[in-house]
Amino acid sequence: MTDRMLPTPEAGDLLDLTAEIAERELAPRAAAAEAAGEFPREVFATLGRAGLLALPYPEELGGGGQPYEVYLQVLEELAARWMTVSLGVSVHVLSCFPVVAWGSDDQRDRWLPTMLGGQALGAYCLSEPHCGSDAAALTTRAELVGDRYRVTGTKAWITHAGVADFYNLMVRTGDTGAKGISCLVTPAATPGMAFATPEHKMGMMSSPTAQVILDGAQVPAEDLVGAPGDGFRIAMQALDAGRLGIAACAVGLARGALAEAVGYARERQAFGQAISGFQGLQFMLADMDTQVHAARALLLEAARLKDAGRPFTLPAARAKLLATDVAMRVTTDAVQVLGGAGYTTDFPVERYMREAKVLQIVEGTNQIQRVVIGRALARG
Ligand code: COS
Repeated sequence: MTDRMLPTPEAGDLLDLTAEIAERELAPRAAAAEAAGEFPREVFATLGRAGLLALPYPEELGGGGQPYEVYLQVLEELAARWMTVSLGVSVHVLSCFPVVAWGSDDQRDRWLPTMLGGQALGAYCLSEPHCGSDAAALTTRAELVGDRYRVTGTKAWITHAGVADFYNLMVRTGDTGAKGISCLVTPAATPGMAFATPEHKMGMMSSPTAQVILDGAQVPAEDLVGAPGDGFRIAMQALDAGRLGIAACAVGLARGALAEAVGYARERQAFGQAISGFQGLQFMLADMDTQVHAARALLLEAARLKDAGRPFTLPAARAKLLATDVAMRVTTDAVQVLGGAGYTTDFPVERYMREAKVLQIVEGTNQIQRVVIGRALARG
């Protein structure tokens, strides 16, 4: 932690505590749980008890009252040990956003104690089978019948589907386009809501990803967050902040891969010396190290703008784009440093490489991040 610039001494203590928990509870279990595809629900309970599931939200609402810049470095500590957990925390924090930022007093009173108290885990449902990047094209329909919405459609690629306790549903209540979208929040036991078999993915096996099937699901009208038609704006604002979380996961993952590569290069002997002594290897490690630091710097710049209440849509898109591309390059290079060993499951770097790939895709592909940045440049 010593080379970090942190806003307060307490932030340093929090990062040390997180590193300690992650080292004890996450690192020893990650490889076996990923191989077995086991979701570590009890780890989230532990993090919830430690207050780590609601860090960036105001204390008066039951959150940790931490600046985003600190919360993101907590995510980095988790990701350096187990990506599934770090991503899960980020998705949970994203899922709390609608009620925290847009909820009525009544909704906050009803939902936030368990959401921010660490007992309830969240899921965020925007994508559908036919639309991921073009989020405004979603077709899941919610009709108001009496005092309930009847919701019909399919949500796709939902992290925590089937294990989450509450679901944010972006649904169509009005005409086509962004303005016809609304946001509902609903518990797992909603009548008419079911979960498909989890996807078989190339990585992140412990983190379930599945479709949420809504077949006339009954959601009380009082669980509409914001006004009808606010849903797209709520979803985009949530993603702006969520993309910083993904960037933090990427920095942590890349840092973990770099540490493995350095450790191996110092031990591995070739041509009569440790391979870390070869300049070719050193240059590779130096580039990896520099990229990790550059990604973290861009991420923290975006976080500090957010913490200062300044616009951060573009900085978040830049940070997500750079950090996840860095994670892909650094994890790939880590496999290269370890050579044949890196391609086996005896070492974690092949897993890190598979995990990095999804970060270039989730919460807006890196092509979408370029759309966000490019459109802003073109608009002037
Ligand atoms: N914050 C607040 N409002 C936003 C916003 C943001 N970051 N981005 C867009 N909006 C608003 C716009 O201001 C506009 O409102 P007005 O018409 O009142 O001005 C409205 O939303 C529609 O915006 P826009 O016309 O830019 O929407 P597009 O359909 O062109 O989509 C992109 C914009 C491509 C950026 C958006 O669809 C996107 O982010 N797609 C990726 C979705 C995603 O990340 N999916 C992953 C799901 S989670 S795994």
